[in-house]
Order: sequence, then structure tokens, then C-alpha cells
Amino acid sequence: MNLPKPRPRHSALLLGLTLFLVGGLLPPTPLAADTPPRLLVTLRAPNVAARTALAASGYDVWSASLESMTLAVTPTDLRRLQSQGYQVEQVESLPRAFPPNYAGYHDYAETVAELKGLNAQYCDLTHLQSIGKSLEGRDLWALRITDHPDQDEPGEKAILIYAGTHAREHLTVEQALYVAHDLLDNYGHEGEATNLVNQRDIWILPNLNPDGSEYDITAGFPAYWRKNRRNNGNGTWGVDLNRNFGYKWGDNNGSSGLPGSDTYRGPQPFSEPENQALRDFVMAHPAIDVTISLHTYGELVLYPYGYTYDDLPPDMKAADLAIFQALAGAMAARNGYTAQQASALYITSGGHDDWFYGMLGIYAMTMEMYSKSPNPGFYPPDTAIAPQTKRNRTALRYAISMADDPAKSTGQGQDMTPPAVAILSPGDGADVPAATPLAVTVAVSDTVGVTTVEYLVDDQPVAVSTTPDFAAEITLTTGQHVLRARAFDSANWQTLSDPVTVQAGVQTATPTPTASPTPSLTPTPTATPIPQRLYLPLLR
Ligand code: LU0
Ligand code: ZN
Repeated sequence: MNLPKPRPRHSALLLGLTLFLVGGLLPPTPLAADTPPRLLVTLRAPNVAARTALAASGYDVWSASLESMTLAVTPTDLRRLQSQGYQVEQVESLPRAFPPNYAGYHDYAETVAELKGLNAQYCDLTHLQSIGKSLEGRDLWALRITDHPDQDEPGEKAILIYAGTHAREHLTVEQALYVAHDLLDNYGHEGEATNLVNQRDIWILPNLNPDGSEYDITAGFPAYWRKNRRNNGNGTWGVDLNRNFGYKWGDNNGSSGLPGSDTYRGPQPFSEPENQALRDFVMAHPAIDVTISLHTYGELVLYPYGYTYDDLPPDMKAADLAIFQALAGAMAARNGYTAQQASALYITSGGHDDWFYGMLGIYAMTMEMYSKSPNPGFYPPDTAIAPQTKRNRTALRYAISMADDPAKSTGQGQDMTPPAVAILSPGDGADVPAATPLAVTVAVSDTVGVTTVEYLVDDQPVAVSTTPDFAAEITLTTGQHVLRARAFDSANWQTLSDPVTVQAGVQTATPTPTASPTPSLTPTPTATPIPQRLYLPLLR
């Protein structure tokens, strides 16, 4: 890994002055060393100017909190930082290999195979397309999930959830695949997934930087690689895709002009094909009004701007700031992350979110996933994939549900009224047959229109209806059951009906098969109840 050359003298002086004023420290000037970092160092950095100065100096920043910053450094850099007055909170040796159980992660080929498999399995609900190619020629695949995946439905808003911008942040690829599975595998079985797929246009792009992620797992395994694989021509490689977008590119020490730096911004805005593809794709889909960029790590939900500390600069509307804060806060409430403005970590310029919001007005946010601390940092064992991706299920569903009208998050949306729903039949306390399809009907109303009704038996979803009458057939086992219906509207507001308790008995209406060739109009009554288990093999 290449470390940056020392900053030009005038800039170091400026930084020194800033730190002297803000934190009383000398400027963090890293050595221009060729040796790879071997230490993970957590420094006390309780003010954002100090964190920005550290990031701007080209150190490999692994994470930051409001109190500290964790950097991968060489032993020489560590001594230098200490002599500059930085208080070292923790030093660990950098692990040099993936944990042995890393096989559960998807490399590029496996990711593509997974997407193609989903596309084949759910051909009516998905459309798979490449939005362009990486520098080394790998396709950047995006899976569209919606009920009419080969057309743009007028008025249907879209969301883009994308991952893998930074090569070593492999958990984000898993999160993107998880979202696709969550929506598709539950479609038709569960109300919210069905409603979101029908009412939204959802794009999932699991790996924006496949060259980088492949390099990360093949060169040194893991190589701690962050950037893409641009040959910078001076013996250094890679541009940081999250510093290469064209909004305030290069401003405010939020990136590095040094090609060896981990935050190298590239020779000009949008110099990188991965970013050109992402920009062009989003511009070509004006229905996209929310983007979620998945990163690791820190357990944060970040909103613009990154380029300035100011939370309400002239290029941000006050209403939008309120929406960002509400969206990020609601997501964080669902996954236990912390919501904050991106620059509260450190200044970043040329980031995706700033351009998406600053140029297109998109509610662009970043989720920094598990973990909170450097251990396990970028390389959690694959046992973390299931719990940590599931953890974000409701937060990401919330983001999808808000995409039609993000002002709903602040209570200012066009439709703020949830539907009403009641079960009409069967009635409360009714005796109903068991083991045979039972018609359930509902009365629904909504200011805009109900779109989906989910039926629950004993709190478990058992049927979903999107037909105009929203009726369904359910099959009960013998005994007492509690039925409920949950209605959804296109804003994804949802209401659970009052419960209806029924007593499911033995089926009596089915004729007993007879050997007689003459059909009987009267079913032969069965003398003894047919045990429930006799029916079970017939039920799927
Ligand atoms: O690009 C980054 O530095 C991000 C944070 C920004 C989205 C504000 N952190 S990361 O590189 O550690 N994922
Ligand atoms: Zn990242």
C-alpha cells in the first residue's frame, strides 16, 4: 500500500494553524514511506477539524467517531503522530488474513450468479441489466425489482440501493443481495414486501467496484484495498470512487490530490468509468429520488453534506435538511445505528451523496454498516453476514417505503392517512370449518386507495391479496385462531384490523368418495370426525 507524499509546505502550515487553533496539535504529516501499514491505531480526536486534518493527510482511515479516529499506519507514522501530540488510545497489529470462515461472502462471479439466479427465478418481478463496465471491463450489474420490471410506470418513484464502492467493504455486497432476497422471497407471502415491490421501482446494484473487490481478495488476501484499480502511472494504483464525483470536487481538504493516497480524487471529476456509469444511470432514471450507498463500517446513517460542516449551507433547503434528519433518524431507530451529517465524521468532497443531492435533489444517504469498532472492521467473519444484514431489514424497507414522497418522514407528505380495515367475514366468535379453504372478506377504505391486504392467523402472515375486493382464502387447523387483516396503501401506510377469533372445527361439507357410479346429490355424512392428520399430506 502506498502512502502519500508529505503535503506541500503551505498546506501543512495551514493545517498546523487550524489544529493549533482547534486542538492545539501539530499537523499530522505522514511519512512518504513505501512500507505497508502494519498497525491499527486509534487516536483521540474529539474535534472534527482534527479528524478532517488526519483524513486529509492521506492516512488510511478505517473509522471515526465523535471522539476518535482509527488509522492503519506504519510504526514510523505512529511514532510521528505521537510526537505530534496525538493521544493514542489503542494499537493493534493489522490482521494479515481473512478469517478462516470467509467463504459465505460473494465474490464477483458469485454475485453475478446470484443476480442471474434471482432474475431467472423471479422473471416477472425483475429485470437485470449492466449499467456499464468497470475499468478492467467487468459489468456493473443492477437488478430492478418491481411488478412491471420492463417498463417505467408513470408516477412510480424509484430508489437505488448500491454497494461495494469501497473494495474492502465486502459486507455491503451481502447487504444488497439480502435486500433483493428479502423483497423477492417474501413477495406474495407477506404484505409489506408485496406492497413495496408493486408500488416502488427498486434498483439494487451490489458491486460498483468489482475490480477493487476482486483485487482485495486475490492480492494478499485481504489487501485492505479501498479504491478502484486505475493505474495512476507513477507506480500507484486506484482512485477513491467516493472522492471522484463532481460536486465540490477537491474542495476543503476533503480528498487527496496524491495518487498514492487512499482518498485520491483522480485527475478530474468523473474520471472513473464506474462513477460515469453510476452518474449516467441515475440521470437516465429521474424517478430515482432516494439513494442508499452502503459502506462499512461505523454503524452510522449519514446524510449530506460531506463537503462542509455547515448543516444548512446555501445549497441545501431547510425542508430537505429536516427530511434528511427525519429519514436518517428513522432508519437509525430501526437498526440501532447513529444518524448524523456526513461531515461530522470528517470532511469529504467529491462524494456520491453530495452530487446526488446538490445536482439532482436526490435524498442520498450512506449507511456505514457493522461494525462500530475496528474489530472486526472491514473483515467480519461470514457468521456476521446473516445477523448484520437482517439487522438492516426494516431500516431499508423504511427507506424504500419513503421513496414515493420523502416528505412523509417529516409528516409533510401528500398522503399521511393510513387506510382503515375490518374483517367482515367470518364474524367474531364464528365456528368455521378446518382443513378446507375458508373465504375471508374485508371492508377497506383509504383517502387514496388500498393496494394490498395481508391476512394473519395467530400473527403469522398466511395470505396476501391485491385483487380489487382484497378477499382471500385461508385454511385453518382445528382449534381456536385469531384472524387479522393488515391493509396497505400506496404510501405504504398500514393498519392492522381488530382481531376476529374463530373456532375451527372439523370439515363436514366434503362428500365422502363413493364406489357408486351414480353421483349422489347428498353428501354421505361421516360417522366419525376425520383426524386432521389424514388431510395433511394433501396440503402443500
Ligand atoms: O468515503 C468515506 O470516507 C466514507 C464516509 C463518507 C460516506 C462520509 N467512510 S468509509 O470510507 O470508511 N466507508
Ligand atoms: Zn466506504
